[in-house]
Amino acid sequence: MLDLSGVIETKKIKNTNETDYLNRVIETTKIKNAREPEFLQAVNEVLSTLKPFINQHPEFEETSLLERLVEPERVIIFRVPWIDDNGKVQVNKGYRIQFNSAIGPYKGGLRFHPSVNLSILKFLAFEQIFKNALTGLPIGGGKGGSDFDPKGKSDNEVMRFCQSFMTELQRHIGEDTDVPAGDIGVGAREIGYLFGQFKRIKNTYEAGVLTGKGTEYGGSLIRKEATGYGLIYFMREMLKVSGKELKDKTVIITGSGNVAIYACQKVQEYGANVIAMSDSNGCIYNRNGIDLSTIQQIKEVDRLRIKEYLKYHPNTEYMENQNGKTRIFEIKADIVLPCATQNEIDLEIAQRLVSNGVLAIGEGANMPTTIEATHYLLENNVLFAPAKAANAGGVATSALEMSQNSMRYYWTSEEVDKKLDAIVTNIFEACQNAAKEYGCDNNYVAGANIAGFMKISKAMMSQGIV
Ligand code: NDP
Ligand code: 2IT
Repeated sequence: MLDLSGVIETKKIKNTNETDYLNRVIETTKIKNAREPEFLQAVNEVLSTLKPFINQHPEFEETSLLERLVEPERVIIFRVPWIDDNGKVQVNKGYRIQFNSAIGPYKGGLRFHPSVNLSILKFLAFEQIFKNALTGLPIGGGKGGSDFDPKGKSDNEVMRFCQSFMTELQRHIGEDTDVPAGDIGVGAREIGYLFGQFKRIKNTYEAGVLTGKGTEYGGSLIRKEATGYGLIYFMREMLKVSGKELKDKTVIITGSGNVAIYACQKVQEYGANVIAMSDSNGCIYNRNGIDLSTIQQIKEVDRLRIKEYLKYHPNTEYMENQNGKTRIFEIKADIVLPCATQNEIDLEIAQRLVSNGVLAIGEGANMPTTIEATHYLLENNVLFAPAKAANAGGVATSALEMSQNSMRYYWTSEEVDKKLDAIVTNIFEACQNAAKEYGCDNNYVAGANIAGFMKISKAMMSQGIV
């Protein structure tokens, strides 16, 4: 049968009678990417906050700036065949979204998780454009990954997968082109295997092609800790403006991976009490505080379920997920740090958090809060640190890793941490100033989007129609 879907879609776009430029772009993006709900959510979230800025710049419409901004420069999808320990051939999908290179080489992590698809990676790459702009460092926006599930795989299987993935990816990346790093399911082990294969194929020691490397072969000190630490530095600044501090606050953290662990470490250093953490099966809860070294042993070394925590600390409560949903938000706390994955906090959870008297939310994960939930939290005066700004410390330190690789020199932990703190503090101030200037005081969501967009739009306008 003749496929008329393209014709029908074009017709629909022509019939969109929305006159306002911003809304028209949102509508056409919806039609053109109808099967990509996460991507549409991310676009909507950003564009809907830009009105006060866009209205002052008619040249954006004249040059179709927004239409160009929501279309990736390049999307690469490839086959990743590999052989498992039983000798069976497995096939996964591999992706790299090269979204925007206006201010630097594409930069963003790789996610290995069975849920990975085009919509999720496009949302992550789109968010990354603004996040990377906020860091003030020369990095564009990208993201990639695979529906490969590292859970339950042997080290050899993970290595064979990474080698096959890189065999294709290597032709699309480079220290001045596109620089991947880690994200969910991709940590030091995976980056090591990916780097080894890249170096083998290229026969060149191009250290800056990947970040999050081991510190023995080009990795930056503090990169592993940077996302979690940066989140807490941002929270510290946000609380300070309201005359509050982290000390003695109760905290719940979702996830128990890279971001969650180092957010926990830093917030404990500031004297807060982390009472609950989770993984994709359940959560642990102890009013007297969580012992982070046990979490690190279970997650970083043994790669086991968080439930194992009870073997070491039997007085802790374990709550298994119910109907596939975490129960961690039933726990009352001053500060909530979602550090697992997207859309963890929906409207119903936001309502529960508000009625439990939550003071502040800091998004360690990317887009962990739905748009409805974000609005509700802001309306109810919850201090809200948006992902783009609050978790930007990770990619900022990746950019510092690239700088060190270019210089062929290393900074000490103290030096990198100091730079990280200064970058995150600057980001907070940029969000605060943009929010103030465009009439949405204390709304750091709008502040982050406007501050990021100001920089990207300026760079894109300077470079002509590309
Ligand atoms: P990890 O793979 O190290 O940890 C992910 C954690 O989230 C695990 O505890 C995982 O549990 C849990 N989780 C719960 N539900 C899900 C789900 N549905 N899908 C995936 N994970 C789930 O990842 P990171 O800590 O690196 O990343 C966490 C979040 O932070 C992501 O949103 C990522 O995009 C974001 N981020 C990461 C940065 C980085 O530098 N790594 C930088 C900025 C943002 P389980 O072990 O059971 O799978
Ligand atoms: O979402 C993110 O910012 C990351 N996963 C880190 C990206 C990077 O290039 O360090």
